Amino acid sequence: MNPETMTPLDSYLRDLDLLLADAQQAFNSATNLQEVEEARVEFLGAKSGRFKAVQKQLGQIPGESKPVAGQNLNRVKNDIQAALDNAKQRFSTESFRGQPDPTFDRTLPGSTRRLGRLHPITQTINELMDIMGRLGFSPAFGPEVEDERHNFEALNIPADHPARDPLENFYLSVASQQHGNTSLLRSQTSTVQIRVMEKSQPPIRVISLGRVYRPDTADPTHYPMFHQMEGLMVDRNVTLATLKTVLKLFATNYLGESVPVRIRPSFFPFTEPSVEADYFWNGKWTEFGGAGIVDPNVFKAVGYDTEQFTGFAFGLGVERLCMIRHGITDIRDMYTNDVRFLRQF
Ligand code: FA5
Repeated sequence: MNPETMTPLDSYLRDLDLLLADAQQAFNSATNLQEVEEARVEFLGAKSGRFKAVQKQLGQIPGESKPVAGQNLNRVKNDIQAALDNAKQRFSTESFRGQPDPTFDRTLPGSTRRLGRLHPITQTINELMDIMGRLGFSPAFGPEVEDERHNFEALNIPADHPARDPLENFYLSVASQQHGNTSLLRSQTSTVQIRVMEKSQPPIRVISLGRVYRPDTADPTHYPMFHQMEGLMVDRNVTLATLKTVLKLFATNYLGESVPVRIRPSFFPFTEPSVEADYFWNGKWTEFGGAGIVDPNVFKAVGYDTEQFTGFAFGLGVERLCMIRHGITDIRDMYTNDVRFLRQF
């Protein structure tokens, strides 16, 4: 176009085109973020940027040409901004994906992603349910916040029994107020025996695994919250021999070899006779837990005919079983959630 015949609008549009071409050239040829920033200041700088200078010239454009000039000014501004964004994007971390990273050392050992796994107690509970399921015992459940009937009375533990002492239990004042009777965190899973017998008639073969609470001081073999596995079988002609057979089958399945089992006289208010059961493993006798033949008073509390039915019950410590199996020497390790410990299982 002949400069002499150019209108002010023509010359303005030419300046805009030149500005855009220079800006695109500068942003496209930048080789790092520093150069992109320098180009940004040169072209879009708020005070002395070249765009600002061309923008100021808009005032000299005659009124009728102003709309066209203004539209083109906006178009050029958007195009310069797009060139800037493009250049920034080229140097962002994102855009390096898929390209060789000069800092990557392929001779370094790789890092593996660790998979989560179930807590050893959960693994043990699943395994115990599985073994007892194969022996014909179905799972049963009961609440952890219990009343005195299920934790004591129906289990033949009278009001003046030392096992009901506040120092031996976690009584709950708020829950007691809400329920209108004394509530406590169950101290044994034997509560579930009562809940099952209240709802169903013999024959019964159930297993209940869950948390129990006692104000015991934590030491290598005690914890104030732990898990028990309760077993209950009620039928005609259930005897101590049936109990011993089931415990032996259980121990043999759990420990993976034929395990001798012995029973010693003991006392529990809800079984008569009561025993402590031990199994012989790794060269020594180890206690399983308590067991016995269900006391007739317990059957009376749930309305069972004591002439027709007999039953056995047992309560084993899940943590102790898990410890013996995995060679864990301190129960507290299972509850500190140190991943270095948990990763071993
Ligand atoms: C009872 O709790 C009875 N209910 C068991 C029972 C059930 C007897 C049915 C007869 C018929 P005992 O208090 O002994 O019994 O606890 C049973 C097992 O729980 C113990 O052998 C032990 O393995 C485990 N145990 C007891 N206290 C703790 C504790 N503080 N921390 C971890 N394990 C414990």
